[in-house]
Amino acid sequence: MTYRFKTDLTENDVTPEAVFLNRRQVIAGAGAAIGAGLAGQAMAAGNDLEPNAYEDITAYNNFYEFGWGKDDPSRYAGQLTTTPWSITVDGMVDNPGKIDMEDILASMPSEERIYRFRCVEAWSMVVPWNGFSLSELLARFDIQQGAKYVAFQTLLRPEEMPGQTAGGGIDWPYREGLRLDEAMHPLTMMATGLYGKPMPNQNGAPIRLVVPWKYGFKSIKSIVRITLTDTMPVTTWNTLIPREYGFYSNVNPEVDHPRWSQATERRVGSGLFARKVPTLMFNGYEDEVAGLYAGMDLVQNY
Ligand SMILES: Nc1nc2c(c(=O)[nH]1)N[C@H]1C(S)=C(S)[C@@H](COP(=O)(O)O)O[C@H]1N2
Ligand SMILES: [Mo]
Repeated sequence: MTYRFKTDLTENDVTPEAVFLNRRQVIAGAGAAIGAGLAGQAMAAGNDLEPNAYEDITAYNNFYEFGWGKDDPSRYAGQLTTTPWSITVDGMVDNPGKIDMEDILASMPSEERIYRFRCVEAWSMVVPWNGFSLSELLARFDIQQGAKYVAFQTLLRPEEMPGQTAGGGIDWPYREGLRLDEAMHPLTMMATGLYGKPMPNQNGAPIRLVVPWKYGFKSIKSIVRITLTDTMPVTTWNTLIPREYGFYSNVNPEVDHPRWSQATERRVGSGLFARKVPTLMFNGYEDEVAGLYAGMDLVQNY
């Protein structure tokens, strides 16, 4: 295996999430790395839904199981074995069990959904995902009355995921969670592909979550377990730095990250097309999801 773990990150590799993991005190440098790409570029008026190129979506990734650099997942995730694959669904369901990936692909609808995708690090893309609503999968397991949350886990396989051996402060496997009503919302999807092709390994093959109104780290990749529970699940980034990465982490241009502004984002694109656009409340899905948070303090519950 030719994997090499970066010990000396260049400015291009350093991301705000990785900076923390690497225990580096280069916060100002990370801000500069984001800012540098924006210099001299005019703020685009709109926040359109023109999909990013396949090459952008599959070459600029966060998947810390394969390293901290944006190009590490596309280099190293190819070694992940994704067949056979199954998801265990357990906890507060009447009908717990394991569902094979072939069964999922054969029995669930395959819809194309073009969603904005906004990382907490203030970059974004537009991705044409393929998949189906998580609610349709969960319905097969008969959710019990008292369930309030859904917990997700990524595969734990250090032999193929070298970042899990390196540690980096994360208590593997990667974990995420949603409130049950967020999980059942029709926008919340399980994605099995993009651009009509099977999910590339670096994007979370063979199946991942996509929650388009939340920061990207909530959209957990390569899922092997889904657990219905009545207590708020422990999640990876919230555990690491609770004051920077909330459990809810809804995209909100008015609530800055403690170390940088969330008012704008850099739309990832090759060269000339990289541009800065305003960040939209709930990432542009306010009409659909604001009702989920009626009466909640969105700052305190960031
Ligand atoms: N298992 C796992 N899921 C993960 C991550 C990760 O490191 N491991 N990174 C998250 C973060 S921080 C982001 S921004 C998105 C990136 O998804 P993409 O590479 O498809 O754009 O995946 C999220 N899901
Ligand atoms: Mo992210």
